[in-house]
Amino acid sequence: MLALAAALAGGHLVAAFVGPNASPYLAVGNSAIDLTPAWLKDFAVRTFGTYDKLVLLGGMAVVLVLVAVAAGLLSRRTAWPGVVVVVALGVLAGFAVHTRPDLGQLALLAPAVSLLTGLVVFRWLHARGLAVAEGIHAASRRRFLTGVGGVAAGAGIAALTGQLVGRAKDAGSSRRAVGELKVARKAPPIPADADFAKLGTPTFLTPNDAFYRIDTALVVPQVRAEDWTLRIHGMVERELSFDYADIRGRPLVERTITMCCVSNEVGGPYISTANFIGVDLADLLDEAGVRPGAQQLFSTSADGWTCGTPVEDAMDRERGALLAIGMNGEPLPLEHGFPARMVIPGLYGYVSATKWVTDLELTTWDARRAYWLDRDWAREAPVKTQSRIDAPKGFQTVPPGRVVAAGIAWAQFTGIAKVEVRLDDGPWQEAELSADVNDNTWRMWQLELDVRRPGSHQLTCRATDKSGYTQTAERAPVLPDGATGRHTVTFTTR
Ligand SMILES: Nc1nc2c(c(=O)[nH]1)N[C@H]1C(S)=C(S)[C@@H](COP(=O)(O)O)O[C@H]1N2
Ligand SMILES: [Mo]
Repeated sequence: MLALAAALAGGHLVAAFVGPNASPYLAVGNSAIDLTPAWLKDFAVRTFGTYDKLVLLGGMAVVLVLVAVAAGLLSRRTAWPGVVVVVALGVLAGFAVHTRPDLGQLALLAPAVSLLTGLVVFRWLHARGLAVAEGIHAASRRRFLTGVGGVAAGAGIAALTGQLVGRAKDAGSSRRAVGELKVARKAPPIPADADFAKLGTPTFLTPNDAFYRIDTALVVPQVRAEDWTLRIHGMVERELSFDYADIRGRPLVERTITMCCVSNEVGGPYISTANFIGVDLADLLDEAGVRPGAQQLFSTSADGWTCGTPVEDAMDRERGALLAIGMNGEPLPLEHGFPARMVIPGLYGYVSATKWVTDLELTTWDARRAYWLDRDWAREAPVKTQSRIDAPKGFQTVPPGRVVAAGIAWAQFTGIAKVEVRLDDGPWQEAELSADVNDNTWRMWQLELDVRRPGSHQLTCRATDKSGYTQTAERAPVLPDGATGRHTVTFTTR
């Protein structure tokens, strides 16, 4: 176990210099994420929500400890079972690093150092351990114990140093140096009656640190503004490249947009709203000159994640797709894509919202397949008209009489026209809607109910969008293009 810890620590330290994701533990974790079958990933997200990454890292730790203990027990007489395990794990880590899309050849140094450290430490400790078992010298026990202590301390120091060096090289200082973004066209102020937060709905704008976060990155990609470029190429008249100063120097617009995730179950939490600051994606694409026949805007992030968006949606000026560099008055937070990301109203995030975006390729659907497309998710995924009950909470107990129900509804790019609520088997009653901010954002609703009968009650809601479509009651799972069905909450009056 100690040899393995030393190996991981050594690799982690080297990774701080050649790329944090080259740390063997993280590289294997990231590869595991990419190789996980869709059903298992679904299950993980459903069960652990955004703690899924923590669960993965913890699970890997448990497996490693078990493997190490087994290897140690098998190595009581000779060292070779342990050596085989160290080499196998080292090769596995090397393979993981080699196949990560965001890591170069130099990154292989990290697993190489891990393998070497593991071998040397294991042979060394093993020899000392054998001496104890054979009881040749009385001093051998003490020598073994000092060896154990030394390795443990060394591993701890290496891991900690790796952590500190890695932190010092993060993009946080670059983000802090950006300063204030000058916005040429601000979003209209949000009216005070745009949410019913007092009744239990979210606030209209989601604070940055409460904005939902979904991505495949175990460690937040660290891209400094001064190192960032965005390349536009493929089926264009002229290839273009922009750096951060180019983008922030253009007239910046601010738009209030609600984003949501295709993995959001009916009633789920993966939806948030922000004032995004950036430039029209259509402007950049027009400058490059999109050639006829381009169907897909294929975007790639600094960590190798990819996303395919229909060109017509990215170019639609009415929809207002952004290359965003700011969020709620600040530069994008690191977790939300600093220095730049895409935000396209009305499409689920996995087909529109590439964070840490560095490359835009105009291409066809046949030529390129995006990350989630290869994992059974749909090619096109417009947001489905949906609504959610936030109050009363499921299984809450409230006094009988006046009960105020409240929640949210969304149909980005279409807009919400109506929300209706039904108590038990009663008639559908129209709820009061909050101020209409714009068609690309959520809308809150509230309704006062008279709940006389003590006992268990069921509340259901349904939204109708501005096209006249009422959300279906038919249940569909999140895979392949977003859940449908009506949110129902059971509560008790007593
Ligand atoms: N680079 C990168 N961008 C990404 C993703 C990702 O995994 N990697 N996930 C997408 C998905 S599925 C969603 S729902 C949104 C979430 O954006 P947020 O984390 O800022 O809320 O980002 C999108 N952009
Ligand atoms: Mo998502």
